[in-house]
Amino acid sequence: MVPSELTVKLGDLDLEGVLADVQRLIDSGAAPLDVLRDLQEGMLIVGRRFEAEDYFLSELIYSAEIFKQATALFGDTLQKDSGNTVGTFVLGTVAGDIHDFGKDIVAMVLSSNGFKVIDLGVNVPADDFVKAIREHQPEVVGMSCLLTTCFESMKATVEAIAAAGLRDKVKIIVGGGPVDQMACDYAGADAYGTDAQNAVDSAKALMAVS
Ligand code: B1M
Repeated sequence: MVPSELTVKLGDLDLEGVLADVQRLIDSGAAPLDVLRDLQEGMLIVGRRFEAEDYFLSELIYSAEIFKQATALFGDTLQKDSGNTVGTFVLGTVAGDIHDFGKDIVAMVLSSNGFKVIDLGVNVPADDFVKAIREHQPEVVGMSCLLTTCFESMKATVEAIAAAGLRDKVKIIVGGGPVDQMACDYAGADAYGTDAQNAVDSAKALMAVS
């Protein structure tokens, strides 16, 4: 598939071009999730260039700044309250991982689909997930993980939830760039999500809510 102009501009770290395109798309009534998809693909290009050592950590940090400014242009369009509560969702980025953009988008889209989201933040120790389950009694627990080195954290968190006797009380969804069915099985989760809408659909399916 040919990347959109917006995707290419983010890949090229063209701050002004990205902001102008996002504003134009918002003004023309584009769906925020479609714009986000283009931005996410731009971040994938940045990631690939980083891996190829065409970009370095400073470029990775700059891409994060562009992404932050671009998504700020959405205002609260992704956060509108749907009015009815479908269920409670405890969400966090696992221990050792500080990537939060994907998690934040998942949180916003869950909220706008009726979930009460308890966001534990990033680099969340397994015990904090356990404490949050005891306190908030969620139907679903979600872990975001962008680093393959943190698959162990996902697994350790699921194990801590089981050791606390809470595994059969919650459904567990994992997600983030490198997370696939194999990672999901390795962690012992119930499902994995590839994007924010997918996380919502999986959560509803696991709760058997249509
Ligand atoms: Co990092 N980083 N990074 N980074 N970074 C990646 C993840 C990487 C793939 C880049 C690469 O090399 N290609 C690579 C990981 C490689 C691997 O594990 N195999 C990597 C690395 C190596 C690192 C460091 C180790 C670099 C270093 O220090 N040498 C370091 C680690 C720090 C740490 O966490 N301990 C690091 C640091 C950073 C920054 C701080 C500079 C910055 C993060 C800023 C921030 O989040 N506040 C950063 C960035 C920006 C990236 C890339 C370029 C972009 C990530 C992003 O924000 N994407 C990334 C490249 C890539 O993604 N391929 C990369 C946009 C976001 C909307 O998408 O997060 O995928 P994403 O979320 C999506 C879906 O994945 C899904 O829905 C979201 C919305 O659609 N999703 C879920 C996410 N969570 C979900 C949960 C669900 C369901 C769906 O259910 C619960």
